[in-house]
Amino acid sequence: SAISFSQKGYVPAQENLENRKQFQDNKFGVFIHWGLYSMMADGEWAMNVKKINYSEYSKLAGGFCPSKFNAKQWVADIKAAGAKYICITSRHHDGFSMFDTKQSDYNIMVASPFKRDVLKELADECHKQGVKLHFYYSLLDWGRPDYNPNGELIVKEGENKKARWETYHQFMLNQLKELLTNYGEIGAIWFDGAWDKSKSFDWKFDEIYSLIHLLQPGCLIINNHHWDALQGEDAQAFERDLPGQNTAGFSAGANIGQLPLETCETMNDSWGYKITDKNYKSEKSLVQYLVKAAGNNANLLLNVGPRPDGTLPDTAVARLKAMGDWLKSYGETIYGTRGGPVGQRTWGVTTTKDNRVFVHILNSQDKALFLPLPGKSIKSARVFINNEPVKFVQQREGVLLLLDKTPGDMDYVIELRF
Ligand code: H79
Repeated sequence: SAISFSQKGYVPAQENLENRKQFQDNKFGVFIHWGLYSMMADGEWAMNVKKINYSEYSKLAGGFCPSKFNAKQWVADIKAAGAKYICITSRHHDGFSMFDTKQSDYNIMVASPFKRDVLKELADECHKQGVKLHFYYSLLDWGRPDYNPNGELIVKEGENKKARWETYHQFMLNQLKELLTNYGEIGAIWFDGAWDKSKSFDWKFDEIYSLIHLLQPGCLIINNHHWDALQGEDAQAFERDLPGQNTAGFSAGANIGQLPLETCETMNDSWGYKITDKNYKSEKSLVQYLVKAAGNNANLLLNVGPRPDGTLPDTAVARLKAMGDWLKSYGETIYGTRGGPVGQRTWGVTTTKDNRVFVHILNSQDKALFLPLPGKSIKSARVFINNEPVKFVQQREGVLLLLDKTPGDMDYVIELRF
């Protein structure tokens, strides 16, 4: 049925505003890309890259039996990483639904021998263990003819001249209704794939967003479309770049807006499980990326790609554990903070909480460090981890820190009080 209200002049509900704040306070989430593509062990784009037609690819479903899947273990490992939320692929571009949907038989309950709703198991476990759950939802679909009614199907199989966009749009609305009705409280819906069509294409986001906010007013809408935020969205996504940077080539059309920010990044080079990809980022580089995200006022959504048997790769688990260990000591300087007051520098970043500023020195050869903080006078400066006082010289334009050693740590944190 038609949605009766509009997102124009969208005023977020009180619980939405509270969730935005909590989302920002949480700072760190784990992204999970898991689907039929995991079985091919060559990344989530395998169907497209290898030009496998839909009817061939869909046969994978018949072999999908991740017998070692254990939601409790996943959530425990992710909690141990210090992550506060999980964002999992409910349906990626290949179109296979990893949940119990009545909108298509191409789903884990009907088309696979596994016949377990992994999203439900994960949702129950998240709610039990106090971890927020976000659903990734692909707007782009490589299989459905009604996604691309004018021909130009990426996978030509199944082209249907009668297919109409409206049926695809309704299919999405129906699936989103299921996701927001059958899985308890959902922290966010995370859209992806809008970039597949030109910016002038009418996705009718107004109706999609209205439905979400009607069903769960607190649910954040995040859309990884790589443009400026649209009406009705509650946070802004950046892919493989900190807000304001564009090294990956996705963010050319996106200015930093007023909403909470989140950057997503892979732990190795792949989102979906890729067996040959051993190029895992080091513990240091992952921790530093989290710190830089926080310093840029953004969350980090860090990806792991589970194996087809349902387990997380050993290296991924080890990295998560290492990040959790670091956060046990330094979480105070990350969770609940906001970026700044000093913007990103070559040496590192700053984060703020109440009357404290945390100076995160990630890369410096110098014992002296000048912080431009005009008009601010500081009361004390200490090494965060051991409370040892740090000498400082208050100047009109800022403060000069005089360290007793050259910082060589993963993150040498100085705590300033005002
Ligand atoms: O879900 C993940 C990706 O599948 C999806 N978004 C994240 C979160 C995505 N982001 N960007 N893109 C997809 C565009 C795709 C780019 C590439 Fe490729 C896919 C580069 C390598 C694989 C397509 C295939 C372009 C080159 C080869």
